[in-house]
Amino acid sequence: MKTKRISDAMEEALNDQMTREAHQAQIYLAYASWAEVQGFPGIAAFLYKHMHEEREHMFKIIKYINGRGGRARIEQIAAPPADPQNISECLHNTLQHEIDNSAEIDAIVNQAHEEKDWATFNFAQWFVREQIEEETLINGLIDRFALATDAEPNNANLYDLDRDVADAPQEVLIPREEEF
Ligand code: OFO
Repeated sequence: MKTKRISDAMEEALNDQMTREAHQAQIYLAYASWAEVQGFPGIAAFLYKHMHEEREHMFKIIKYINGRGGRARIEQIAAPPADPQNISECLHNTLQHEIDNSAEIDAIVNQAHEEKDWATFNFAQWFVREQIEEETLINGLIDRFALATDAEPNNANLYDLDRDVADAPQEVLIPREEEF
């Protein structure tokens, strides 16, 4: 693109976010590998899949910067944090990383608003929505983890009950409708 359609400041902010997305991917990758070694293939599979999503976010931003006449800067990615101590910490840390990332996305939205850069404002909305989805997803896993652990008596039963209710029908035959 010969004509640059984003400000230098926005180009820098987007580049920083692009590198943060790569860092998010590293975190998911590190946690996934940790979970796999700990003997939790289900959680590992979820985290590995999410690592790919973060890479896609990174790629989306690269394409946007370049498509608007800027230049994506591929830089060093910071190392992921140390291994979590247990699954609870793994999930809570993951949620916190997502919340921190949401704040960074919000900052880009604010900047786009201030600059009246409506194209970037519009582009960033996809990420705002994505962050809502991701926070909800991880929060849901934390809730299920709480049900499945034996922190309280009978929690394992509650976990089964909850899973059954998820597939429970919304309608039921009342006695008069039953066929004999
Ligand atoms: Fe889960 O963070 Fe990307 O945007």
